[in-house]
Amino acid sequence: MRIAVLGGDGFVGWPTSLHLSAAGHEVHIVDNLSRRWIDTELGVQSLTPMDSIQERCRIWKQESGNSIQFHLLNLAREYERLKQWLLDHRPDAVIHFAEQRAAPYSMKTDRHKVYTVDNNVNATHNLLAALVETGIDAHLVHLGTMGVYGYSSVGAPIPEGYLDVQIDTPAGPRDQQILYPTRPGSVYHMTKSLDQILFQFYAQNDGLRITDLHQGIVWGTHTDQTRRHEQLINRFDYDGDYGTVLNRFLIQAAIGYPLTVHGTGGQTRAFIHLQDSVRCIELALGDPPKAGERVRIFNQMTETHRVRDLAHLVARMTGAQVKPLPNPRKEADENDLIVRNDQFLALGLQPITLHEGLLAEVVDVARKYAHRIDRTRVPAVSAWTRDIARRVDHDP
Ligand code: USQ
Repeated sequence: MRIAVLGGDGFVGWPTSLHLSAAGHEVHIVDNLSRRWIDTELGVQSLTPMDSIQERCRIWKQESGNSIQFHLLNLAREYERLKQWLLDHRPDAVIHFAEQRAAPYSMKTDRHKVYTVDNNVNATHNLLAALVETGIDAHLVHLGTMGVYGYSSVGAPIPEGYLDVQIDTPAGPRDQQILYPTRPGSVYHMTKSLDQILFQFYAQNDGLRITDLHQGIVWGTHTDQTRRHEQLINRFDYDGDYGTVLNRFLIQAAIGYPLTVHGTGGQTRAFIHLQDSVRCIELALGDPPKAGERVRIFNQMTETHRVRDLAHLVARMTGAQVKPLPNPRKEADENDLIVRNDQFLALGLQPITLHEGLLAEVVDVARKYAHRIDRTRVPAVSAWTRDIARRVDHDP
């Protein structure tokens, strides 16, 4: 297949591009390099040294013999160029990662909220409108998030996107399937909830073939391909805005920084290893919905864990200390989470679950590059509300 990977320079986009290229697909990365600009804005850098995207593609060609082409394009801003790009390249599939993906970044200031909504919603809508206008019948695979469901404890498993409900009508009860009601916990998660409505409309109105992957928190850093050469290494975020919880605990352990548990650490979240994430994307690509079918939604996660349990696991393994902190986020202190992921299991996914060998591998990566860590950028300082900001400031 000819595959366009929008956002292919990012944390999941890059290893996905390599994985699909290794599997024999013709891969085109389309990216505006905004993630690298945000690093500059925040004054942080990936733990791992990252080469330019052009250099990464050159090394991949040298190592594998396969080409990945890079195209600099801003999906949210350059609608006419996007249309022309689609007409020139006519992809069979488009994978859409091209969105601002950090919840804390999206909550930093009003400017960051506006940027996140503007960028994410425009990027998605431009893509959908351009596919319809150009008549290109590509399977669109979008990287969504488990966070659209919210984390209230309902005591029942979260289904894959749709909920069966019964509505009372004068003619008696009627069964219906509706999109699972969204309850986003940040402006970032809200944009992914809005994406769902855009997808629903374009699938129903124009017959676009769309798969939405509701992904959990990714951990790990390597895949089979990123291991092949030092310069193919993936990015690794550890800072308070972009670092995700388990990866943060692992680098904190590596540099002797007390593990930053927010609040009681009773938050339960869904997790997936990076290697499984790229595998799931490949599985979803191989099983497209038909035109006229509703949006296919997968829960892309393999296990659930409570934040404090992860902290204690990492502490036992490494001798790190655990430090509960005032929570900068507005979220439930404690929640349970049961998630269905039957569809990927049925497609043959054999989940990699959290085990000490893999955790140790990440700690080794962190130790190797520890000299690149700026300890002052470890704390999460983005507060969800003004009241929380005042509280967090007074209770360091
Ligand atoms: N947390 C800590 N200590 C930390 C960092 C986080 O206790 O140092 C807690 C947070 O308060 C939260 C949980 O860990 O309760 C998860 O935080 P996170 O930063 O790992 O994950 P989140 O903000 O939800 O976002 C990440 C990705 C996002 C993806 C999402 C999947 O950045 O792109 O969509 O995970 S999910 O969480 O399933 O919605």
